[in-house]
Amino acid sequence: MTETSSPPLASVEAGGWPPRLVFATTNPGKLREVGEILAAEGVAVVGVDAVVPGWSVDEVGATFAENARLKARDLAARSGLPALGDDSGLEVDALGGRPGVRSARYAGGHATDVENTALLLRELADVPDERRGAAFRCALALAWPDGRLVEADGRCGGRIARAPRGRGGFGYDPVFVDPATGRTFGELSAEAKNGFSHRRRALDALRRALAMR
Ligand code: ITT
Repeated sequence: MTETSSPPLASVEAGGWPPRLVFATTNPGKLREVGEILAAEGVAVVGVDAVVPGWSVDEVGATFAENARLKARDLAARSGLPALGDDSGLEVDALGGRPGVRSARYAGGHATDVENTALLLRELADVPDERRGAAFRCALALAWPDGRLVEADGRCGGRIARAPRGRGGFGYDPVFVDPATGRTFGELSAEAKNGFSHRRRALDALRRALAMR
């Protein structure tokens, strides 16, 4: 009798990344970063437009984690595929943690990255260098159509520059200074940012959580 080619049960049940997932984001910067990081781990990251064109969800959560969960669960249900949600943003010490979960809407509902960044610099105009600490936060949720959910988060500390520098990255990157190099995330290469960013740390934590299931 010939052996079947089915994988042993253990490899099906064991933790680890699904080979293909859809990313519940409309932000091309996030898609690029997560696509690059997970490609190195053999995971195919599919953009939402290829699966559910025009997808969006109301981000009504009070925390990054709640919003990441909302995005992932909604898209997993609509697409029938494992779906990754990312909710992220900037917490600024001198602003009591603002803009936080409202980072994308800081300067208004349809604010651009440039408008959000300009408002941040105006609000911090009188804040001295030693009080310009901040952190990027990233919450991730991976949801399956059958209801399973695995979550993780990552944080990256830095400070807010006095003016934008660099053209790399997206969002608040040109005003977020990495304390180790003194460069803004906008001045770092994609490879350098992806080496230690809040998103990289959250993906590392998610990989560990998946492996422990
Ligand atoms: P989706 O909800 O569709 O994923 P979004 O851009 O609206 O896209 P969020 O609601 O999570 O995503 O808002 C994140 C905000 O924080 C947004 O203003 C981003 O520009 C900013 N942000 C998140 N990660 C960042 C990073 O790595 N570098 C710079 N800014 C970042």
